[in-house]
Amino acid sequence: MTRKLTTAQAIIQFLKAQFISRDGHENAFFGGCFGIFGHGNVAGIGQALQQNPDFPYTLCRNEQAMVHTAAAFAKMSNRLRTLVCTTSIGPGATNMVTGAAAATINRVPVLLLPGDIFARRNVAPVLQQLESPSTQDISVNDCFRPVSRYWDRIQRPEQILTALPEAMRVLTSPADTGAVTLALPQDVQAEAYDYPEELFQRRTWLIPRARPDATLLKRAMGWIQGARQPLIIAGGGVIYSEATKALADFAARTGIPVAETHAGKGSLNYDHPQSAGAMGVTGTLAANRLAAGADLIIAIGTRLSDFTTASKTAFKNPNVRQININVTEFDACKHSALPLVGDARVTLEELSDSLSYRIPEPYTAHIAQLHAEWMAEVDRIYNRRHGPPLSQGEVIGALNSTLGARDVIVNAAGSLPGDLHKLWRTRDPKNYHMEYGYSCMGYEIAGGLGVKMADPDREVYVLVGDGSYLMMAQEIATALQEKVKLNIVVFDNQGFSSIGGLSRACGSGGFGTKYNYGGPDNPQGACPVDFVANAKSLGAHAVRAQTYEQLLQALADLRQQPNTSVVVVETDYSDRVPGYESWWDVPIAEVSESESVQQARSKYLEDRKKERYFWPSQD
Ligand SMILES: Cc1ncc(C[n+]2csc(CCOP(=O)(O)OP(=O)(O)O)c2C)c(N)n1
Ligand SMILES: [Mg+2]
Repeated sequence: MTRKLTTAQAIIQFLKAQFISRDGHENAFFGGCFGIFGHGNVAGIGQALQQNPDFPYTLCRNEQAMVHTAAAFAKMSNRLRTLVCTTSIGPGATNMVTGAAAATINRVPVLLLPGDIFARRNVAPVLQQLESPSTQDISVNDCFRPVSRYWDRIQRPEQILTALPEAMRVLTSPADTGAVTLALPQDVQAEAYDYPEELFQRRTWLIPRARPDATLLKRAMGWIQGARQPLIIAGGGVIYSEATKALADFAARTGIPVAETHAGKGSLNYDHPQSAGAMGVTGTLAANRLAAGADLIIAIGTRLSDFTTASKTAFKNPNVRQININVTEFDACKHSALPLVGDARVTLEELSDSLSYRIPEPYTAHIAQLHAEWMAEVDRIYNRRHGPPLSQGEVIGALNSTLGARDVIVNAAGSLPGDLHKLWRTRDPKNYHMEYGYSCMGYEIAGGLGVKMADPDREVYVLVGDGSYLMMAQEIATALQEKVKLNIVVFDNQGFSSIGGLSRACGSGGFGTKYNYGGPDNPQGACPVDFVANAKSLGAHAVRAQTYEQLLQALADLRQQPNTSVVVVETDYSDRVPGYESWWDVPIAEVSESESVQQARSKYLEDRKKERYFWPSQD
């Protein structure tokens, strides 16, 4: 039995039939397709989507943004669903490269279908084709290779018979997932083939919960039994695996404190007695003090990026060892850890079942004190009445006290990730949606759209800096078109507060980081943007808030609005939440005539000495 379809029609037919199942819950893997048509996909994938109205198609405004939307949709769905992205050839396709990198780095699935140049070749060079004098086997889509976990170019219709199952294997693999790119030459998209019916049969991909090796698990238990000051670092894997309850129980029973990465924030509610809060460069005093003294780190579902390890300076105890629980062997073996390659939830359950361990009493008291001190520090920052312009910390406080426990905040870049990581009080595992693997300016609004589409019952608050808003705000129009309500809070501090601060710390005085007339360092004054007018011009409801009272009023108003709405809050460029005993490796110029750069360089060389290359080995 065969069915004669074009390659594009067969792809859509196949995608509709893909389901996943975990813990007995089953759902369609793809929630539909986002896209922008051009000559490279309009007559192929475009035509196929038109004849499949049960596979919803959404026209968006920018191809990079739609990959962020798909990634946010997947992240919000704990990687159990995603969206497909279709583009034309050339610039439409390469606009997705940044989004692909963000998805792959954050380990979330997205399926990208960029159009590609003719496989037939005889009409080359076609509009937007990159020519090479050395080969005809290349196009701009080769740029997707390093940022994709699976990459393929479909040169003949029957190649999808083997390419599509591979794409699904990677997308649904907890260890291998990321961006999958199938480059589709525009002539092949429209070519027909007699496809076997089996290709279109419903297929359910079981998402496994892998168990760690028994010998290593036993050894890990021995290490925990012997630990006097253990610390858990919870990463995104805890949330994706839905291991938050298992972790809360494990922490309560053993007394082991838990520090969280950006992707892992929300693993514990902020008021859990074992919660030490954010870990690393943007971490809390509690977490960073505990990390410094810890004799055992239990990392769970984390990539251990430089922000988590404070550029390898966070763990100061010379005898510190590490157990690393991760579905990905590559991550589990980092820092010469004892690797427990397995799913976070079942591994925690197995540890809980056979372990009777409680941290020593003095450590319990130490944790309680650090926890209480951190609560007080957050209260202090929330309750400063600094402005106007308001401090970013008090705006975060106003948001935290007015939002509901299930509401979601979305953010990615600037000074907000650091402040939110430290200060946001999470009360639900999906409360805090931060893209900090790629920290890509422009993710915020596009991502918010994906979050809200994944879970329409929750209110979604997009928090976005003025710089990031200017980079990519156009998806407000897509949100309005789709009647997907977003609450957007623009933090207007007239420039790059984060990178300005970093530049000052590097001795460069904030060079090139403010929006001023005549250039960033021109004293003619600020070059303001009317963000309220800008948001209104796209069709959103928008208001400005300068005082704390106006902010509270605006937030109450935002919630009542039926459609996507924006509050522009003016914040103080120079007022910053401090760091808490942590460090980040940003190399400073080795030679310079500037005294401030020279000073920063000497301090840098001192600080770098604290970086650790080696940890005690696992045996
Ligand atoms: C696409 C992209 N380009 C550049 C950067 C580097 N970068 C990080 S934060 C930042 C400034 C962000 O400005 P804004 O959104 O106004 O936030 P603020 O720093 O003022 O809090 C820049 C340029 C980035 N993260 N992403
Ligand atoms: Mg700014």
